[in-house]
Amino acid sequence: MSFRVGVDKIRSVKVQGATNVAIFGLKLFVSEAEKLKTNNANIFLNKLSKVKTVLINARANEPMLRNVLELFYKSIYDKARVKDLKQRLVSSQKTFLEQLKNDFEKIAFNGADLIKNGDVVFTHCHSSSVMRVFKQASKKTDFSVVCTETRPLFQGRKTAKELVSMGIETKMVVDSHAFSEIKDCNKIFLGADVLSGEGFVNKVGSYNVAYAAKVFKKILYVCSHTLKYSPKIASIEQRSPSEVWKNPPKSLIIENPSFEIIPWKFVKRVVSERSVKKYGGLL
Ligand code: RUB
Repeated sequence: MSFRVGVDKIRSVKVQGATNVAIFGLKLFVSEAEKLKTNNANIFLNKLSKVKTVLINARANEPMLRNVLELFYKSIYDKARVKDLKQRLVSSQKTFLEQLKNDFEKIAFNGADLIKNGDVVFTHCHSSSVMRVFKQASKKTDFSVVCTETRPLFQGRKTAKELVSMGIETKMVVDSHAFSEIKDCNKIFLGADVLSGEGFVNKVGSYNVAYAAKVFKKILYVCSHTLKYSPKIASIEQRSPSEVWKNPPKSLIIENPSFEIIPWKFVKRVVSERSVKKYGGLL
């Protein structure tokens, strides 16, 4: 796959969810580094810095991708031979992906402990972290899930398909029904794109879900790797109106934000690879 095609897959949400974007972006970064044709370390690092910027900008609300790429870039920022820098990147990638796999197992175990027999659990969009929790929980617990369809890109269908294939009883509702549906659920699990002092960022519609949790006194958990931490939240990604309506009347204004910032006061605990804690005690 060419670099351009890969970046386009991230931009167009063909690669979906913060964790998948970070892993896919890292692989693209390392493979692009391997292809760079220069023996001069300065030129190599300069070119690689541009590659990093293009990838980070492909989806501005994904600090996990940004944090991972910055980490990798810093780790090779020295005057070694280009050949050695490339080798270092490849071997660090292998170690990092193994570590990430272990971390997500921890998230799955930490989250699964919170789901009890008979629970009706609500989720929104598609979060690989939340899906891992559900998969792990389904091994020992009998619970059901309600998910939204998640307009306009219908990531909820991916969630529903995976849940059904795991043998978990699943119901899907249209997004506008989320509020009343939450009244009849007892726990809510959401993923996150950003963890920040201001709150967490997740798919548009998550604020409604969090607010309903508060109104109906239901428990909201956020499942996330701590690599999604960002001291500041970049402005929220605005996507094309055509995702909402292909041929709208010309003068119609359509707003299509991808995400929302949800204050921590709505969240009971953050389920991370480190712990199950309130955001304040997480980092
Ligand atoms: C996906 C989304 C997910 C988070 C967390 O949005 O909001 O809840 O990215 O996902 P999009 P994960 O479909 O626009 O990428 O737990 O897999 O990191």
